[in-house]
Amino acid sequence: MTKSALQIARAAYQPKLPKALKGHVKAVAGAATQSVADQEAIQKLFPNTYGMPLIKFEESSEATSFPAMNVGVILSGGQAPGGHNVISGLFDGIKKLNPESRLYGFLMGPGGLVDHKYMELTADIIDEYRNTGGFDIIGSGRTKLEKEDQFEKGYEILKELGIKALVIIGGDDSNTNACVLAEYYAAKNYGIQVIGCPKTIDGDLKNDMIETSGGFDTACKTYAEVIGNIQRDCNSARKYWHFIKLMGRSASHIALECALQVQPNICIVSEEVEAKDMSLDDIVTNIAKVVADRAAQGNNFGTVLIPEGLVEFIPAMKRLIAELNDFLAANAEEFAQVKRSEQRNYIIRKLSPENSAIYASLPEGVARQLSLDRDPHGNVQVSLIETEKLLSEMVGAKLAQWKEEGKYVGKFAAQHHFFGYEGRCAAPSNFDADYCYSLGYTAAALIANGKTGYMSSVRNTTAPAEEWIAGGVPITMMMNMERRHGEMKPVIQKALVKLDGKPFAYFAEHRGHWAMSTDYVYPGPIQYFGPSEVCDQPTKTLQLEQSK
Ligand code: FBP
Repeated sequence: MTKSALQIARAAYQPKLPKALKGHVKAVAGAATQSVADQEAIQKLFPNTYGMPLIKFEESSEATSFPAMNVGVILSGGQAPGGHNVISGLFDGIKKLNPESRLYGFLMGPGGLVDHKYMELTADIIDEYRNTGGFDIIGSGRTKLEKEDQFEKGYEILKELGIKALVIIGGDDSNTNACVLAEYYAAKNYGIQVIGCPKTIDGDLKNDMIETSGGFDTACKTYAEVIGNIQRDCNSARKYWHFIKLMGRSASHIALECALQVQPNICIVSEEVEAKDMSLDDIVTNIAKVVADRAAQGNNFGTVLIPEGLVEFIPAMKRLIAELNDFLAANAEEFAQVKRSEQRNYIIRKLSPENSAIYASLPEGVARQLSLDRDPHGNVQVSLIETEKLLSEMVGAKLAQWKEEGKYVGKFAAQHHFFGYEGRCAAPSNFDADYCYSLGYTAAALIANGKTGYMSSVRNTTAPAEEWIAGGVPITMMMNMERRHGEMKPVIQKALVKLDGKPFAYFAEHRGHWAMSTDYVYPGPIQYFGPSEVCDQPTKTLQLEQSK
């Protein structure tokens, strides 16, 4: 394998660990927990893993000996920088507990467990992947673990390989899988522990105990670098409006973090759109107003950041998508028989009058994308919806109308971008390299302490890594009941952008100025070597959230 000079230098980087994990470790149990909502329903569904205490790891003076253990690991869901470091942290953690311990990776996501596709991850393989981006060490997938026969198939291979614990590295859906599996194996007394680790570039798997998800830092910094470059180009040529859609299937954390880093002219935050009950036309009008105001100052250029999940947050669109989800789940077979050219009319006939009217009013491409296959978790694949083009077309039309009415004088030319895949496999920043490695190391400590149904937690992350606090959080604590595929299911509650939180407040305070003043920031590429203030800064989101 040919390696770049950076890859070679980066392989030697030793990720930092919280002080408590460096020597002998003891687990201290805290208060019992309960789920964030729907306590009765969640407790009933998870009788064996509900209500467990929080765990904190502390330094210990006593050396404890641990028997060798075989551990399995799965990368699940979308790629996120730092996945390989979770695995190397886990590997180093179990080897430190007992050098005879072994790590097995299941291939291509949870499907590898069910289909018995695996490989042993030996030291030489692990060393090839330390501090690298991507999930290619074992691949990833989105198979949903929910059926008993899948759990049993998984158990067969775990038993055969003598695996005592399974670590699932993923976002909210994947960790929901981990929780369901932990409960099942506990109920059956199979003696197999299941531990989750939070990773998703979307940054929406977070709460009081999970401050951020692995990969968010690097992905946002990668997008911010490129947006900064675009802004510099935009400010040089002064002739284009750049409509930039950013990944993040549901929450707008990525768009907001990028906005905090680059100070664009406009950033839409889906959660605000929903809270203010805004329509598509309201959003378009707001953008067009900024375009017109800047044009009045002679500035026919600018940047607009658009979160990928926007359409699902426009209340009228949300109602439409909810009905479509249920309808398509219930009528999948019949819908599959309808000719492609007839599908739009078929849906228009079947929906309720309000939703039917909205669906009929959508541009052909967007309507089609809304009726495409759901992902295995029943979600609309919003990354396929070209919101950046939809908005710029509608802004263009509005400006043309204002021009006729004499309300707008200017030129409007748009460029479109979608940043998602560009950042998902970037080489992890120092923050993600350290954080993800610590999450994996913490998972090893949770396993050694006999825990199951826990998520690895590393807190106090704006302090130096030495002072980070490692521990475990019962996954049931993060769960609530939500409608999926037309049925109520227990799932980890997604963390959306809090409109009363500090990151959004900072943005709201400054956006008026950023809209008009062209006060762009150009963050430049992630730096791996150099002064700490350049290389080790956590995200602005974390800095603001943890500011006093
Ligand atoms: P996870 O939540 O599984 O980490 O995935 C996040 C994500 O990158 C979203 O931002 C995006 O909408 C989605 O995955 C795209 O997934 P895919 O490439 O599988 O279509």
